[in-house]
Amino acid sequence: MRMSENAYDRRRLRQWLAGEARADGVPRRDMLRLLAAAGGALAVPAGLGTPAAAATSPGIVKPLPEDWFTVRGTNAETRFASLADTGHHTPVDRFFVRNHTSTPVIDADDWTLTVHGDGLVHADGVRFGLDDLKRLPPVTRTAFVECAGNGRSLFTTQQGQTVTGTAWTLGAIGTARWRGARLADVLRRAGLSRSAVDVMPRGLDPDYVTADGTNLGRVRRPLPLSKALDDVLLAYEMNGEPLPYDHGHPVRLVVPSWIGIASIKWVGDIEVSAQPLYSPWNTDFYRLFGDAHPAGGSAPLTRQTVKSAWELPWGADLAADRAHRLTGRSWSGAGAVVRVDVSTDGGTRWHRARLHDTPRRHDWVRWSTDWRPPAPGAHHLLARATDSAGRTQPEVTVPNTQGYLFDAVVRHPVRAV
Ligand SMILES: Nc1nc2c(c(=O)[nH]1)N[C@H]1C(S)=C(S)[C@@H](COP(=O)(O)O)O[C@H]1N2
Ligand SMILES: [Mo]
Repeated sequence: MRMSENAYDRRRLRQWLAGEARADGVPRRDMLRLLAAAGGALAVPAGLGTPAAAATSPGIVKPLPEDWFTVRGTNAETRFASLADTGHHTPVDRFFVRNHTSTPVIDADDWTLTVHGDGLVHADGVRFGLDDLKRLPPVTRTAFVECAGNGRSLFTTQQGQTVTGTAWTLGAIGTARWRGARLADVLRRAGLSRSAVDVMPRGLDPDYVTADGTNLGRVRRPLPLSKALDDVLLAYEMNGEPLPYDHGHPVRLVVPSWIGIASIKWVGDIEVSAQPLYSPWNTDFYRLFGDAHPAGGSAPLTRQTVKSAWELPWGADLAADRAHRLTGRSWSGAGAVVRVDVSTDGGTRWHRARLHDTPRRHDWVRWSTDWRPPAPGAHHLLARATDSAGRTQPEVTVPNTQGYLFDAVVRHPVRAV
């Protein structure tokens, strides 16, 4: 999967050089940098472009009670401790929000989806209203949506590294039951041609302007046709309710197991292209940059990594003189989480946690363990998940400048009092 995405990206870059791929809104020097990194013969300046923190007001419609959320610029992170009294799915009112700009309030009756581009049999495009989508065979699927930068602050607090971007702890994830139409059905209805290679959904939220004033246009990111035809939904319901404003009302993409940016909210149009496509969200952002990575960055990121989180506040106080049932959740983008090991002595001894859900792909598992603090004072709780693909959480995550895909075992501090 990773290799084929690398190979695909190299081919896409060669095609761009030959004038056969489009990169509207991506500076030419960024394309040259990527090309150089992919093995092209061109020398280009290194170290261009890191994302800027959004500095506008939150622009989130739903209430953000302090018990449930930490507000970070235009985004709101779910407090993991607040999930302890919830079920398998994240309640909509506690689901994290990641907005590049602000939530647009869209009336479902006025909404249409235009599918267009030279990868269709009729390039002038086809329009779908919400009723049209609902007439297609509905699919219901549980899947997490997790930001590529989830856990980013741990690069700094646990590994001493400097990274750019929103300083999430572990709460930039939520799991919901999504219902909608298959993107594959919509694309086939629109008249997919055999020449189609990339699909680019675009949001109806305002243009994203970086802190240095560059307007990158509306949020959009190409998806290879193979994934688009596989398991992607155009979702109109979340946990049995119409999609809420902040999560993409009336329709969003849900791209199971891929980084959150793939799941474009408030989708208004989808370009189907016979040529490979680029946007800032698969060139400057959402690749791995830094010393341990190719000079111009890795291939565009696709699947999420493995992570675990305790449903406890950071630095929680726990009574020293009794046993506690501690809970948490683990997930992976590469397969079902089949095993979770925990350590309450800072990583010397490990034992298995009890799993409370059937392991499933695209989903998280809840787990628990019992612990009686051996003595008052500071302790660290560790959890390490392993998935059905054999991936497990390492001790250290290889850093990247933008702090994506943190997957190391987290040392969660608590205090026995
Ligand atoms: N149109 C649009 N889609 C978007 C975004 C956005 O800002 N605009 N943010 C993306 C990112 S980075 C993430 S992590 C997820 C977050 O989904 P949520 O806000 O429903 O939790 O939406 C993605 N889809
Ligand atoms: Mo994200």
